Amino acid sequence: MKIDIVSIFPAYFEVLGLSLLGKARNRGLLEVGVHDLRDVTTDKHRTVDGTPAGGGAGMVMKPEPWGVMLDQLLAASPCVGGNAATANAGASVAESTGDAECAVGSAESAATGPLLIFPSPAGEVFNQQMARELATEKHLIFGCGRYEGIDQRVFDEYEQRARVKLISIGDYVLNGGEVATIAMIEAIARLLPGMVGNPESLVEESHEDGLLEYPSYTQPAVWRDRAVPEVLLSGNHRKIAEWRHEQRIARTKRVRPELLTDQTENQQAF
Ligand code: 6GU
Repeated sequence: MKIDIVSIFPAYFEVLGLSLLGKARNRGLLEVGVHDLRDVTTDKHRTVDGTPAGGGAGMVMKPEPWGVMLDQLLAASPCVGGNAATANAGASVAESTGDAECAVGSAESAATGPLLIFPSPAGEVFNQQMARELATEKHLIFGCGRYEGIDQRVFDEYEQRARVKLISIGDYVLNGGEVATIAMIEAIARLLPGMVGNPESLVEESHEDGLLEYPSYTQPAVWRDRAVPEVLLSGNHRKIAEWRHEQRIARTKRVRPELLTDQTENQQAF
């Protein structure tokens, strides 16, 4: 998968070199490009924002730098569909990477061309199902807004040229899309084929099947008078699976009752 990120704070994305994500990049499962929006400005002050038309508080991101940057990224996409390629015939191609990846890539995704994601508190709320869908894409472009947001004409323009999604990571307000982008990339990248050693470990996680995960224990068997539940040391795998399933239902009922449905509650423990 190729991920391009556009931001006026590229330093936020240094964390994408750490841990599992860093490894995925080193192993070639994931290619990340971070682009400073100010690099495509043409004035001395590298201006990216202006006062809101019609008045009001704060600043709005100007459309021109976004236009230049997104034209370049669409034209250079490793999997340009018909739209982006023709619409950008005149744009300069920053760099072209791995055409082959798209030609021979997995067939799960019916997607053609890159998917443009604008993190926004006004977007559809991100969840595990969305992470699974986005993990089937070949090329994601994240456009990180700051201030009071991006000039609406940018969304209108690129909706005609590519698939565009506004996505929120929850009902609270951040200062910009950077942290939301990192959260989404982490959720998506760990689902890429070959990312986790044992794909089984993804199955019983919170939100994968609508239930929260069961509590986990390790050695020692007793710590500060607190014992690991006996059933987990019994060696009876059927009983362990049953106990864990009960724990998941009890926890979901207690913490997130709105997640429980007849279907999630009556799932088989094994
Ligand atoms: Cl994606 N962006 C911002 N600025 N705030 C948020 C958000 C995104 N998701 C929740 N709050």
